[in-house]
Amino acid sequence: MIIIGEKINGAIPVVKKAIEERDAEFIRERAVKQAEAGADFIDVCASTAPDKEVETLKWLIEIVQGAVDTPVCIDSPNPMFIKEVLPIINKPGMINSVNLEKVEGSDKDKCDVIFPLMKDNEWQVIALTCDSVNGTPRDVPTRVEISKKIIEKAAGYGITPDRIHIDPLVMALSTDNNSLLNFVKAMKEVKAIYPTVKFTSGLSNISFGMPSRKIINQNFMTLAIYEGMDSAIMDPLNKEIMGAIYATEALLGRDRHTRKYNTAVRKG
Ligand code: THG
Repeated sequence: MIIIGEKINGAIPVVKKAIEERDAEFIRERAVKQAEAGADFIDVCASTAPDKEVETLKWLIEIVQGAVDTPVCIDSPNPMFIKEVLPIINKPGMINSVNLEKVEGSDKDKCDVIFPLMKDNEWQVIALTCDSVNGTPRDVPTRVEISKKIIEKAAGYGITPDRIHIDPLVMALSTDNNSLLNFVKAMKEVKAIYPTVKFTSGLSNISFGMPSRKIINQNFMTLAIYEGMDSAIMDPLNKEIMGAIYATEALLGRDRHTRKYNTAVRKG
């Protein structure tokens, strides 16, 4: 499992405060703790007003890069902002995200802006199954169709499917009873065509509006990993969910002599 640590996000109130106060030490500590807990990427999301977003992202990224070797995952809805911050980043990471929606005031979509920047390097990308016609579809055929279009578009830039993490944006279970099942069906159909493409998800969307959300999040995760999910945007400091990942990987025969599981338990 590829773990994308979610804890540097201006939508989290304590992080918002640290951003406003330019508390570098607070951000630094969140980067170090997530890296130590096993994050493979550190998501960095400003969630500020657009006129401050580039400056905030650059500030956050400089701190993360100075604190850990773990690559960053740049999280912004605006591909022009991602393009602007990319030159300050010292190693290939992840771009979060592209989709087939048109960029405001242009006939280009987000992929048209981002994919040229991913030629001849090792950047990876999260691709949401959204477009200007369907919005965020919940049905399997539309999700599969959008995934295919994005993967084919990427191929035009020499970007191989293994560098793409498809994120179908799982619906809340309370509004869509088949939320997990539709995620899994779309994933299986796309992987049948492109076996090396990756699938990802945030873990907390599924339980929106439900009590004891963590139980739902954790069981969603276990089932999704079993069915082939490759990465997740999640809290690596949550020991229960990390324990569930180690246990699941061991149970699926991906942890020789259960060494990683044993080490993780010993470290606590
Ligand atoms: N898909 C993609 N990107 C995304 C999301 C997605 N980016 C934003 C969001 N969803 C994922 N990020 C967060 C960040 C923080 C929290 C939830 C989602 C959050 N964290 C609690 C905290 O840090 O205090 C702890 C949660 C816990 O303990 O499990 O609420 O879906 N592509």
